[in-house]
Amino acid sequence: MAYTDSDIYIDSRVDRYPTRLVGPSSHLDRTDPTVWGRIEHEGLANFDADGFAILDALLTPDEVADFSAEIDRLAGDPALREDDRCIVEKASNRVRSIFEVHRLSAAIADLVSQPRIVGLARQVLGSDVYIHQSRVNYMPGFRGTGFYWHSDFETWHAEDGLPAPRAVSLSIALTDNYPVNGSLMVMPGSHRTFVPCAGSTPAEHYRESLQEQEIGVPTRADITALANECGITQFTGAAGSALLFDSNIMHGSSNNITPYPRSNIFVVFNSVENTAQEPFAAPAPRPGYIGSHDFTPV
Ligand code: 6CS
Ligand code: FE
Repeated sequence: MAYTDSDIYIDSRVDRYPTRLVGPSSHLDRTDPTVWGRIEHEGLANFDADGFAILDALLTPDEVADFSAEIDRLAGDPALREDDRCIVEKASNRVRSIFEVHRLSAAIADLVSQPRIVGLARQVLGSDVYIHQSRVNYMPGFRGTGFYWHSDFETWHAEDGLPAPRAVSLSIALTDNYPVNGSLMVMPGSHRTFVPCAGSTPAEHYRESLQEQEIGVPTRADITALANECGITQFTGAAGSALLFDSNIMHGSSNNITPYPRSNIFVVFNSVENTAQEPFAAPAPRPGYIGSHDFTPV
């Protein structure tokens, strides 16, 4: 159902999360559950209410060392540097993210398919899951740039065609996360509110948005209202700890001017009952290395 600017495009699907609208719109209550399965892991006890959970020591120190070496290898691979999956910083040209790392690295593929990892997503989503996106994020010291406030689901719905927020992200820290080095901030409970965003999605929007997102971000008034309602907390923890979070939670990060770099392995699990359709608000689906077109369960 791809369209060009000259086509008249009629989408007959029911869209419970309309976004990329002509103008401002009021916040919507989420009509879908957050937890679709049965939570057994005690670390996930507050996931439903908070929309996130911090898991200490998900990786052992030895695993942290091995995966740190693995992501250094990926960032230093000259062939990958020329690959579309490698996103560089706008200003410095340093590697910012590498996508589809579960296909680029056998070690990462093995890690994310282990029951202790994928089992977290299965408990929350109540079904088999597949990998919608995976990436490594590198935030260097001194001039690492953050991500402005956003809901991931807003983009995955608009641009990748995920019908419902039935996906979770797991960010596994490979460096220590301090309050000062650009660690992720989240608004607890904000996953229950969908914030429609204004502005239509240009073709190939991902070429800009992965460096700096400007469309599909909430207004300052939206952010202020949500922050006043939910508050803001930060994911801090030692290397090897992890943050599991709902696809619709409002989150963002500041720049990192400290000497302490920050990097993580990031994997998005989506329910096999929520597979990507045509985008809800974009001219064409994004490439499979950003939003998977392969729904094979993990
Ligand atoms: O594009 C994505 O899939 C993710 N990256 C950004 C910068 N925003 C939306 C989502 O978190
Ligand atoms: Fe995000």
